[in-house]
Amino acid sequence: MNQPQPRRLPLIRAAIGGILAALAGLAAGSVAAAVLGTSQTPVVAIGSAFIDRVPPWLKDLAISLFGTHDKTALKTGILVVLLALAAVGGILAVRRYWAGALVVIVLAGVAVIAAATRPDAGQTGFVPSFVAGIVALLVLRLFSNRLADLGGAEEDGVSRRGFLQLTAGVALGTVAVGALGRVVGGRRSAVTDARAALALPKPPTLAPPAGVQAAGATPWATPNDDFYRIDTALSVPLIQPKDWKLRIHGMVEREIELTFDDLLKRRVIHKWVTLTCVSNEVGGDLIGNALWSGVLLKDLLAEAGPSKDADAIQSTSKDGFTAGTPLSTLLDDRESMLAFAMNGQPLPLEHGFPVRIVVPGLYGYVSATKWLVDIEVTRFDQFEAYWTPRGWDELGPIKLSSRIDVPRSKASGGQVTVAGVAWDQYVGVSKVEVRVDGGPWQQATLATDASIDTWRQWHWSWDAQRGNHVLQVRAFDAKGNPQIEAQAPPAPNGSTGLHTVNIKVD
Ligand SMILES: Nc1nc2c(c(=O)[nH]1)N[C@H]1C(S)=C(S)[C@@H](COP(=O)(O)O)O[C@H]1N2
Ligand SMILES: [Mo]
Repeated sequence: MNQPQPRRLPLIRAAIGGILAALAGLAAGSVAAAVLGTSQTPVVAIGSAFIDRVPPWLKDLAISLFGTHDKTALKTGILVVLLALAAVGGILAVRRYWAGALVVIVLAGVAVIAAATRPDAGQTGFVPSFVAGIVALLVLRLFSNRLADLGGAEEDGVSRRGFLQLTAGVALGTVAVGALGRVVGGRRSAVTDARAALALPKPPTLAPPAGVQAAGATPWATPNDDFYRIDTALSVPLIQPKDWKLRIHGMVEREIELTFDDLLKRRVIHKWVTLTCVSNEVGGDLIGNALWSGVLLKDLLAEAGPSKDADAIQSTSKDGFTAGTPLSTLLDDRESMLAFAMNGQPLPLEHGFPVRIVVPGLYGYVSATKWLVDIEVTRFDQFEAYWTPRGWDELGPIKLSSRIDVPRSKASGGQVTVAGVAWDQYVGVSKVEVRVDGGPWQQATLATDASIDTWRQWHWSWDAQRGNHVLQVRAFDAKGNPQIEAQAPPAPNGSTGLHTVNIKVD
C-alpha cells in the first residue's frame, strides 16, 4: 500500500489561499472604512491598540530605527504578521475549515475589539474589521473547498485549473475592491480638505449662558463629536462647497439659485438651537444643543415671494431624503435658518456639510434636512415627505419633555445633586419638578434661560436616604402647562411620559 505522499505544492497553495483570503478581507475592510468615513481599517485598529500598549523603550527604538516612518514601519510589520498568520490559517483550513477559520476569527476579533475600544474610533469604527473578517472567512471557505479536491486524491487538470481560476478571481476582485476603497476614500478626503480650508464668519462668542452647571450633568453645548446622528444615509453624501447649489423654486414669484459663496455674502446669524429626534424615547439621548451659524430662511423666502396658496416647503438632500415643513414656521419670528456652521466649525460631514436646515421647535425628520440641495415651495396636499408614508405624522412639533442625567443608577447617601435638562423649543420651559418615590413634587433650580429654542439645565438637591428609590421629573412650558404624563412611544409623533430612574443609595 502506498501512503499518499505529503506534497509540498498543496501546502504552498493552501498558504496562498489563506493570504488571499486575508487580502480580500483587508480590501473589503478598506472600502467599509472609506464608505463609513472612519480611519479604522483593520491594520490601523490593531496598530493603534499596539501603540497604546508598547513599552516606551520599544517606541523609542522604533522611532530611532525608522524615524518619521515609524508608523509606516508599524503598519507594514502588522501586515506581514497578519499575512503570515493567515497563511497558517490557509494551511489549517485544508484539513479542517474550522481550524483555519478560527485563525481568521481571532485576528478579526482582535481588530474589532481594538477598534471598538478606541476612544477616537466612533460608533462605527469596528465595522471595517468585522467586514474584513466575514469576507476573509468566505474566501477561505472557497479555497478550502477547492484545496480539499486537490489535496488527497490524484491531482487532475480540472481541479488544478479550478484552483488557478479561484486564485485569479480572488486576486482580481481584491485589486478591484481595493481600488474602489481608494476612490471613495480619496473623494472623502477631498471634501474633508475643502471643509478644513473654509473661512467662515465666526460667531461673536461661544460662551454658554451663565447658570448652574451641576457636576456630571449634561453640558450646555453638545460638542460636535458627541452630537447624536440620525439619517438614512448609508454613506455620508460628499459635497464640495464650490459645487454646492441650492434652488428655491415651486410656488414662488422668482426662483432663486444660491451658491455657497452667495450664502456667505448674506447677513449671517448665530443662534443656539436644541435639535431633537422624534425617535427619542423618554430619557433618551437623541437630542443635542449647538450654536448654529447661517442665514435666515425668512429673508431668502421673502425674496423668492411664496404664493399665497403655498403652505409648505419640501426640502431635499443630495441623497434624496425629503422633509416637509410648514411655511409658517420658516416665515415667523423663530429664525429658522440655512446653517453652514455648528459650534463655530463648518458643519461636520455627518451633520450635513456644507448646508442644512435648522428650525427651532420641530423634530428633525420634518425640518432639519442635511446635505440640502433643493427647496420647493408647495402645498402639503401636493407631496409626501420621506417619513410620512412610513408611519410618522406629517407635522412634527417637538413635545415638552424632561430628562434626569445624574444620578442614573446609584448614589451615596447624603446630599445628592439631581440634574438634567428639559426642553420645549419655541415655547420655552418655565418650571421643572422632581419627586422621590411618588412623593410630593419639589421644585428644581433652573439655569438662566438662554432662549426658548434651547434646552434648559436644571438641578435639585436631594437628601438621599439609604435604600432603593425612584426619581421622576416633569417640566412645565412657558404657559404653565405640565408635560404629558401618559406614556406613548415615539411613533407617530414623539414619545411622552415621565422619565423615571431607579437609584440605589448606599
Ligand atoms: N439628508 C438627511 N437629513 C436629515 C435626515 C436624513 O435622514 N437625511 N434625518 C433627519 C432627522 S430624523 C433628524 S432627527 C436630524 C438629525 O440631525 P443630526 O444627525 O445632525 O443630529 O436630521 C434630519 N435630517
Ligand atoms: Mo429624527
